[in-house]
Amino acid sequence: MNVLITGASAGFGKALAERLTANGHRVIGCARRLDKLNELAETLGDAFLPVAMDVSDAASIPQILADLPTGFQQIDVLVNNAGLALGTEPAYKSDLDDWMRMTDVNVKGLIALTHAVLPAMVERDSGYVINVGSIAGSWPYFGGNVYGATKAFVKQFSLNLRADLLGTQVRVTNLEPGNVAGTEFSNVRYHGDAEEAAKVYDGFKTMTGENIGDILLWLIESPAHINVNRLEVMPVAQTYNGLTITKQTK
Ligand code: 8X3
Repeated sequence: MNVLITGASAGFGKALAERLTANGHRVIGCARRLDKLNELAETLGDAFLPVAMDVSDAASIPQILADLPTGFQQIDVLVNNAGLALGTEPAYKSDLDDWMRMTDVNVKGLIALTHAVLPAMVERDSGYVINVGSIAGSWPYFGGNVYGATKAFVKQFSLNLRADLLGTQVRVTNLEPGNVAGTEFSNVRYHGDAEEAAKVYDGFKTMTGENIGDILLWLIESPAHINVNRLEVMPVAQTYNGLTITKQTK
């Protein structure tokens, strides 16, 4: 199978690329940082094609896909993994540029690439779109504001895609991970403050990018007649904690 992964230079994307190539699949590894992808290509070999792509530059996507070399042109599986959280402040203290950037990548980038790839899947009556959502798309939390909203978009977009694909063999899954350490996620969210970023994982056993890579591989290799609509995964240490009430003080 040919699998296009966005955000392939690190984290879930990198872990998945390693697993797919080890299992005999070909990977079109996309990310902004071509140097990181080239490093990965050195270890993964010819089955890994590094492709510079900024999903937030929607206008560039059709040409990048048209330029894919022979053997990599057919995209059997699209893994929309590129995405980011920026900031943990409440909405009234947030940076508008952060909100716009999250929307550009998590929403507009994801739909632009899907829009470019999906018609050929329908034409072949075969294919699979996996969107990397988040628990933040279902469960509100302090500081989650626009990040959670983008992931709620990804969840509903995934479900609506499946509705449009009725009668085709094209599959769609929204994978919704909770707390995962060992990726760049938290560092990016805290704008490079490594100390604050590390606190998110302090004192409990959480999931890793490798755990998510395993789950993604399992989804991709699952029987073609089964559609996992949504898959929410958390470390055992993380769970729901109900709603909150503030007592009246004045
Ligand atoms: C990120 C997971 O737990 O920070 O998508 O919302 S969490």
